[in-house]
Amino acid sequence: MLARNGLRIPALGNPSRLQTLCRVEDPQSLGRAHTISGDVYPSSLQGKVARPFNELPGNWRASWLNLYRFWKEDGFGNVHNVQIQNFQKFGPIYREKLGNFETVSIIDPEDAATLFKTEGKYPERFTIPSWVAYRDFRNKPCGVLLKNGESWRHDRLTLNKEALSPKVTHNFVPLLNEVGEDFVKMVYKQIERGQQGRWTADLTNELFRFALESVCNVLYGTRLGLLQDFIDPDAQEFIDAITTMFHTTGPMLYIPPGLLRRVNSKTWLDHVKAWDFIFAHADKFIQKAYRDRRLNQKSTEEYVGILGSLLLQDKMPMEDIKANVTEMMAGGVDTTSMTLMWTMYELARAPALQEQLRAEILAAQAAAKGDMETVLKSVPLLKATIKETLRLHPVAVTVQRYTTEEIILQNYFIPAKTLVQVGIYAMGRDPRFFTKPEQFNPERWLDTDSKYFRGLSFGFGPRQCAGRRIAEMEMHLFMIHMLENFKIETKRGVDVGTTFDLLLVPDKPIYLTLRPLHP
Ligand code: 2DC
Repeated sequence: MLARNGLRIPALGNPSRLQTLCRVEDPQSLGRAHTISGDVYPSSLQGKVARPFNELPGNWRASWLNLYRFWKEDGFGNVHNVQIQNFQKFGPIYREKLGNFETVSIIDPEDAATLFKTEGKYPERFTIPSWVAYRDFRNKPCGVLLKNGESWRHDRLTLNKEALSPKVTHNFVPLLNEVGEDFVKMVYKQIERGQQGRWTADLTNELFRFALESVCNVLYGTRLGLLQDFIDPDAQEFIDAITTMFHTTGPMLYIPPGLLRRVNSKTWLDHVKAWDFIFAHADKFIQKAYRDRRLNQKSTEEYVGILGSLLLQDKMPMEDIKANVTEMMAGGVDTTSMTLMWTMYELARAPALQEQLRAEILAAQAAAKGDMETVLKSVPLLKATIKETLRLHPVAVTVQRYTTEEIILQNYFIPAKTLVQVGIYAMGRDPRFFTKPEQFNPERWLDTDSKYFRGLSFGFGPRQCAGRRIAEMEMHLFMIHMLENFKIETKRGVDVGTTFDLLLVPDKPIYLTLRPLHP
């Protein structure tokens, strides 16, 4: 059978379920994604002269050879650099076919604008095949991440009201703030233990726990205590399962998971095991939070977290609530922790910027008299710092959309239902779109340089990251507390590169030294 993205996924359980939950309703239209541009252009394009789809540059004719080359040259861990090379070789647009995976890649913000402005009411991105395959295999429901069409839109609008709307996001401030404060306390404890007046470590695991603690407090309104001395082994296993899940997704991006499943490949088995744990653990949490809520139903005034609000609203069936909350819990660990790691890495190499940020935070704190909601409104440079981190170190190498109609990109006709990827990693490092892109310079987001379709790290429009506000707030509050308390340092001369592990992550451990500002 054919998956939405045109990948062939053989014999995956009940096909009707697949279509209703995770696939487009019109399987007949699938083939059209890869056909030559149609003869009938939409009226907006009537009379326009552009070159046909088949003239697009790129190695899109020899798909299996490409996949072999890609594998031989270790393209899997290097997707982001291969993409930069391809843009250098072919120009600002190219067409590519890796195995069954066929896409058009673009880099120019103007093209991104054209793509997103025509994304329509039901925008669709590339669906990670193994994530859908797992849900189908285990008969698990999809949340907004993997849904499309009306069912996606309904869930997404309900979720927006609980996770993105400014009417509710202020509720996250105290919840995220206390986790940030606890992280600082944990660092002080480590410093005391080491008896050297500072703490040097690879903070990956601490940041994972911080991120899970944060997202759970927002989702469930309860603390796990992951920044305490005793770490719940279940929570640690949950974190490890997410890492495994991401790690095993990459190799299955271009190799249909149904194939791996039939040969019982280790990648597929590990993938299933990881998702099993993620779902089981999330379920335990949801059950517990549900029970707790029923037990301590206090005033209706009190904010009860996203899960509680969704339950109160009664606009989504329990199964869908669970699916969406599980996705947010799993999506909220590696993403923010890695971005914070990169932020501290960049700041460690920019002591003057650290001082500037401290001054900004100090002034904001003084003016707001400690009210964190107000503080967050007056730290533009800090917010620009996170944006700048995501320019050089985006979590997602590309943002993709299926075209909804025929469009023109770089003077080529691109047919409807083509998968187009905006290479945001490549864009962020291109001097045509960012002056001196190699420099970590948050001020660029505050000055007169064009920002037009350049800040795409959370995606765009109604399909953008659903966890965006949680992530931003979590990272802003974390950095406020860290900068108020510690000098962030790193060994000079150690350059850390990027590797693709579905997410873009550091290619070696980052050792940071935290030194108290007021010893
Ligand atoms: C991976 O070529 C590379 O936010 C592919 O929190 C294209 C692609 C498609 C979708 C992207 C994915 C890439 C990277 C990881 C993303 C994902 C969409 C959502 C997901 C960016 C760029 C992520 C990390 C979610 C994951 C939630 C999940 C664990 C339940």
